[in-house]
Amino acid sequence: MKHTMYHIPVCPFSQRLEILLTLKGCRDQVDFQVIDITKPRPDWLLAKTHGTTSLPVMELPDGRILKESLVLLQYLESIYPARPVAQQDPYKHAVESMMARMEGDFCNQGYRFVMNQNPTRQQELREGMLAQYAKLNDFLLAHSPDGTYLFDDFGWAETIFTPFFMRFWFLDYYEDFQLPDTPSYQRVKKWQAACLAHPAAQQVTREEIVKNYYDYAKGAGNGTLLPGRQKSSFVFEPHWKTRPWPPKDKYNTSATDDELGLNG
Ligand SMILES: N[C@@H](CCC(=O)N[C@@H](CS)C(=O)NCC(=O)O)C(=O)O
Repeated sequence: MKHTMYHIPVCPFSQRLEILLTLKGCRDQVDFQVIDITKPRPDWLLAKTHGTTSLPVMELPDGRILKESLVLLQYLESIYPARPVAQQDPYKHAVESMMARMEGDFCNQGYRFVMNQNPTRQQELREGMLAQYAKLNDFLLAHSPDGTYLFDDFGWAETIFTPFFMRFWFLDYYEDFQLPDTPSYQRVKKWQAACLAHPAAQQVTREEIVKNYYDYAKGAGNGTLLPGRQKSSFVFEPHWKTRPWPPKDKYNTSATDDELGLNG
């Protein structure tokens, strides 16, 4: 019997697990079951999670349940030890764990920025996002000044951050946010570029992110419906590939279901 992962296909937290399993060469060992975020969670799933709706959730072959992507990463690392992704040296693992502790503030700032609907807050949010990248830059300069990754190869910290570098394509598209070409961001830019290009991290594309996250850019998260809309940008049908690119100007335009290609 396999482990089962209940997940939302475009969810960054689930992508962490897919990256880890791919790096370990055991992506096929876990059965990924897709859940539609735009629909209420089915009762059978709520029974397993004791009522919580957040995904990913993993079911062990004997029915026990684990949640939280960082916990699941550690669990998968332990049960598939053959190709370790985390550093084995205690000091090095502590260093990558310190970097991992920076993920929460980094993710939250990006989501606050994309969901903001008030143009007068744009500058402050942009600066807050830059400050987060500057912290990562400083950390890399302290622990890996001349490298590409934190250590020799794409590893634990890269597995945790890369899904968010990908989600933040929505900041480039909807907020015209890019890292400036100044020394303060040079090291993190090099890291980010290598993370984005890594073959184990290609589960999603920029197009998929930009189209699916349109509703976030309009202030509605987690598959909730915006006023005047019947369909979420996270619906499975019509497939995102068949839909047009959404309008970039989130502050002055509210696209309809038709304009987003959600009616097929
Ligand atoms: N801290 C959790 C966060 C998971 C999370 O926020 N998942 C989102 C999808 S990207 C979700 O399930 N949202 C819907 C909900 O909470 O009902 C983790 O690391 O696993």
